[in-house]
Amino acid sequence: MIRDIDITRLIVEQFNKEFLENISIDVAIVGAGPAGLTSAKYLAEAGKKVAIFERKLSPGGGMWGGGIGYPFIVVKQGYEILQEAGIKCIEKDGYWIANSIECVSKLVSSAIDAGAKIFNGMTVEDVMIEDEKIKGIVINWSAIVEAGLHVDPVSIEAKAVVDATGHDCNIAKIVEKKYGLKTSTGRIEGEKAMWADEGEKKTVENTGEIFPGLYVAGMCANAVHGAPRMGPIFGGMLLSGKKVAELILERL
Ligand code: 48F
Repeated sequence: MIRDIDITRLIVEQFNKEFLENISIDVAIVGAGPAGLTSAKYLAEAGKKVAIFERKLSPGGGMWGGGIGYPFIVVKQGYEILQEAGIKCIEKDGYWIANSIECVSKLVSSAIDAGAKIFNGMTVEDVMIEDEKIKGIVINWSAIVEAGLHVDPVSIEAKAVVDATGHDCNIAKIVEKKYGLKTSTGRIEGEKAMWADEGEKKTVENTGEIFPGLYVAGMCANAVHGAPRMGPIFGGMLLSGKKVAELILERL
């Protein structure tokens, strides 16, 4: 016999267990786009306790929709990361083409299989800072944030935080406003117009620490450092996710 309240209890108990296991972690990643998912996979594979906090219900960020809603993406560099995740790619004219739905689902699976946790429907609305160093993130249910309810958030302790929130660079914006960034200009330069070749290179170059304990990856790195956007070519996002994982692993 199915008891309705068994379903309630099983879900609440399991969520509480997993959430409590993740209130103090090595790396908190904000945003489950391609950069966040890739960094989570490599950090978890290296044995780090890592969780992604994603404000939407579905992880995948801007990858789902491919280009203009056609479910395909292109990569020029970083193809090996797609290959490692078991994503089938078609080689054409010096590029690789992949199905965006297959890309998202397999990047999500790879991160989870490596041991990363994904908490969805959660918005990161602030960071914790002590002695000029990021100590973690402040989260609330996205439903509460969307409804504009006055409900206080809770915090997650982390040794490093990755802002992988894409074009919006939401965590960098919070830190810039309250403290200024530890970059050459101390502020967010803003994303420049489309130039795929330059944008792809710069995303990887710009990946790094922008405040003690806060790292940027993916499109967020270009938004912070004033580099071009690049449209539905994703190799830079994948390589940036891998690079941020390597940088953090050197420190932890
Ligand atoms: O935008 P997104 O896919 O970032 P990315 O990994 O990749 C960028 C590409 O998708 C594309 C591109 C490729 O050339 O330019 O745009 O750098 O994923 C960002 C994720 O962060 C989530 C958001 O819902 C999305 O899934 N996000 C944003 N703000 C918050 C957040 C927040 N405050 N808390 C939690 N999640």
